[in-house]
Amino acid sequence: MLDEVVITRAIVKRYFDKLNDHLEVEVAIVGGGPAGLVAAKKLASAGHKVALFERKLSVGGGMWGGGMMMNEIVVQAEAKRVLDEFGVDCHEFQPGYYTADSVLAISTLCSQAAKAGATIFNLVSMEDVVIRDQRVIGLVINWSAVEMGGLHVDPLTIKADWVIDATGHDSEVLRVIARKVDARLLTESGGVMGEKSLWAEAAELSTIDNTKEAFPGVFTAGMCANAVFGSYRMGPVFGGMLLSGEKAAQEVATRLGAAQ
Ligand code: 48F
Repeated sequence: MLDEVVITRAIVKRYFDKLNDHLEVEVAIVGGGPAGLVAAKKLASAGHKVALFERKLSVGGGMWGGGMMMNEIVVQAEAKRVLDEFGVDCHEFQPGYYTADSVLAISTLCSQAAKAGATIFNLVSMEDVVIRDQRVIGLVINWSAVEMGGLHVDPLTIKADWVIDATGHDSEVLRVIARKVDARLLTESGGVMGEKSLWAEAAELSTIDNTKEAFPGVFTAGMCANAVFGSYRMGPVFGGMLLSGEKAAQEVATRLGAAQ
């Protein structure tokens, strides 16, 4: 006989245990698109404590819709090994171009990140950062429903040794820092430089270069890297997102290692 209260208690207890266990983490990732999920999987696999916060009900960001709602993605040769490593089937279209079903790709990235030990909090939005001596040391979070409802409800905070801004075109973590913290970002202008129009080749290359610390304590990953450092958008070629997530993870892991 199923008891409804036991069902409710199980959810409440398990969720709050999980949240309580992630109030202090080594890495907080904001955004569960392809870049954030690859970074989460890599860092968790390396044994780091990782929480990923995603505003929406579903993780996946811009990958579900492929290009213009045609649910296929393209990756270039350099990034195929990341799909292979995650176990996503992909198919050569012509030399140097591979395609994968976008639903298979994003569901696999999500599954692999969670199985590696990254804890994913969907329906939670980052609305601000916690700052000490001009370094980010945590995130200010709230239920996305509060944000969407425009309700006046104070948020909660979590602490993180490192934050990865994987919020895509909007680069929300770094935008909030640029707006509210009295310090320059590590960009040429000192602010969020903004993305340029579409140039796939240049954008994919610069995404990797722009995956770096953009403010003390905060790394860029994915499209956010180009939006913050002022490079091109790339459209539905996703290799740069995967490689950027991988690079962000490697860089943050190196910093964590150096601090021990
Ligand atoms: O946009 P998104 O997929 O970022 P990405 O991993 O990949 C970019 C590509 O999808 C595509 C592209 C290249 O092919 O140009 O756009 O860089 O995923 C970003 C995720 O961040 C979430 C958002 O809902 C999305 O799922 N997000 C954005 N702001 C917040 C957030 C926030 N403040 N708090 C929590 N999640």
